[in-house]
Amino acid sequence: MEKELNLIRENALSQIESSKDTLSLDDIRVKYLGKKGSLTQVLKSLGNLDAEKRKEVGILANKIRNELEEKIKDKKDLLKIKEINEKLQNEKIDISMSKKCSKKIGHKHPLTIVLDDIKEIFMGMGYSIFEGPEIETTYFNFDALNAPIDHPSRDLQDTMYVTDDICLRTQTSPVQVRTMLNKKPPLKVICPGRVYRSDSVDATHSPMFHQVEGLVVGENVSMADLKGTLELFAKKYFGEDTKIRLRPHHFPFTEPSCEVDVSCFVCGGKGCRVCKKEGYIEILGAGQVHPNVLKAGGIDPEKYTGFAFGLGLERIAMTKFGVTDMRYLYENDKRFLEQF
Ligand code: 2U9
Repeated sequence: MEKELNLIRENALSQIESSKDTLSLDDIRVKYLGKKGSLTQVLKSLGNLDAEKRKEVGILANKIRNELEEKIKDKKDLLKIKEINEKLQNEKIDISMSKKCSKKIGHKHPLTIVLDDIKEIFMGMGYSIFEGPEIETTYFNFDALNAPIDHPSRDLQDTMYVTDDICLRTQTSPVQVRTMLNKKPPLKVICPGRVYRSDSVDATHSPMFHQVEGLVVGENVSMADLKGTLELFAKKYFGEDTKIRLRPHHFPFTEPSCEVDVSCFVCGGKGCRVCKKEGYIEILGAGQVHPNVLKAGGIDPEKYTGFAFGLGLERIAMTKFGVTDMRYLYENDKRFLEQF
């Protein structure tokens, strides 16, 4: 009988040890210690033995029972901790997951989308961003930019005056003149902002619109640098296959000056509705900074040269998003704005 008890003990201990969860552990408990369990059966059969043997076997059987109960309890504690950990792992709440948003939170205006993308590209090329006053002196708006006293842009029909020598800026260039006066070359800046012209509202004109102008001043800065910069900008903004084309033009503040076209981002240059069969779309004006403008900015034109460029945000937004009437950009009609 001792042999049988020791065999029960060894089998039970090995099964307790290898049990994988609390359920199977309970099955083992029932199998050995339950009402019909093998150890219980042995204890029940003790009555058949003589008194001395009963005592001897009884002590051993109870010792084994206590040992098995203790082992089962220890194993149960271990398995419970393991099961809790597994449960925690599987039921982990992902606090980074956003709840489905029931409220519409809105988004950026198309002009802001375009401006942010342009800023990002130029900041990536090492440009800083400068802003300045929208109400300007005629000195910074015209004289410092080499616009002669009889230049048509000074006309009442083109410029909105506050007084004889104060106006609403017609371009953001005065900001660059102010920057030149405050900072020593080398300079790489872009100046975004609202500008004003005495225009009536129609599909392509507005008395207020937005520009981004750029200025680079340093030693040996050339038209080749200008072309490389604008080519990189065009590829980043309109796509890697974009080509640019420079056409001669005239601006008082740059010499030589040019207008810059990009190959059509819709047809790739073949000619389509977007580029009006041209293959190219005009996007900006640019040139080498006029020596008189460098002088007005306190910079020696014998030592330094520079290039500048300017673009109208509305024009870029309309081209990029296929907007046919500029007025949509200002009306704040949600049905229009929700499309971007
Ligand atoms: C400084 C010197 C030169 C800025 C420039 C243009 C050419 C240009 C137009 C684009 C579309 C105006 O909004 S628009 O109609 N701009 O063509 N702008 S060069 O030249 C500068 C600026 C600052 C000190």
